[in-house]
Amino acid sequence: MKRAASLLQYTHAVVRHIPNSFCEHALRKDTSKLIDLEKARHQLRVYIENLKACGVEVIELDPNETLPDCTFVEDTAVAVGSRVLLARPGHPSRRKEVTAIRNCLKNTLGLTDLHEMPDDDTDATLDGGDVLFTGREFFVGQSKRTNASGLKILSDTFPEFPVTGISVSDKLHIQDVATMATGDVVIGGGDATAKEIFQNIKSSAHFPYTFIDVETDGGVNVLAVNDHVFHKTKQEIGEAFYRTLLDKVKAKPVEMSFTEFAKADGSLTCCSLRLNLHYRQLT
Ligand code: CIR
Repeated sequence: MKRAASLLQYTHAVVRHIPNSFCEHALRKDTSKLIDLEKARHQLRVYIENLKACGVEVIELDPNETLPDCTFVEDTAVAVGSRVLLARPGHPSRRKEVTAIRNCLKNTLGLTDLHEMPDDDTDATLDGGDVLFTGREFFVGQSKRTNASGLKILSDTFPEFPVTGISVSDKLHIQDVATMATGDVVIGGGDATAKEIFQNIKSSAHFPYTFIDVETDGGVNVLAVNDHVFHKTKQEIGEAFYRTLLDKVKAKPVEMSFTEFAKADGSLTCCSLRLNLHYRQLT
């Protein structure tokens, strides 16, 4: 249990600022709502300050105008402690986002345990948002963005953890349906499809967790950071989810508004790549 919790503790996080092209060109299912760029930038600033307040050192990367979704850094890599697999995002428009992340991890953070998707399997795709890591095992969304070859490469990179593929149907990523709220609490739910996916996660888990089902139209994505849980406002996630979270999750709640990212199908986990550079000492 101690080991699992420590793997969800972070010393560092990489974030990337929002390009002007975000509003017009970010990938999104529903383009009817206008994104307010200034508001999005403010929301990201608050998020960064909250990470820092939880003791995380934040590395802030410049945006790239040719990569409208580049703020969603979670999709570019999977990190466990200081071992990182650089991903190959399923949507071709997002692949070049990985370059700046690789440079940052290598040159700014000096990481050496960096793994790449192999060149000889260029069909393999993996989005970090499809990876739900509990500290003890992985659940990997099998989605339009992440395929079986991507899952296999993840499994080869982190052989000490069980990996289970979960079909996520019409959802973008597995973390739209379930996220860790603390080291042993998985929170999930949403519409009927999301409930079914969450049920599959529950029935294939290799370890005992507390699963919390929530009723919401606003997405279940929360972010566990060093004994805190980041969550969105009551207006965004609905009264029932909000109450459940505050009543049942034993972590310090950190509330923030993330409306502008939701308009581009993003949420709290998406905007940072979290690492623990002391991982080796902790295990
Ligand atoms: C995309 O469709 O790729 C972006 N607009 C949203 C990515 C959200 N990422 C995440 O949940 N990890």
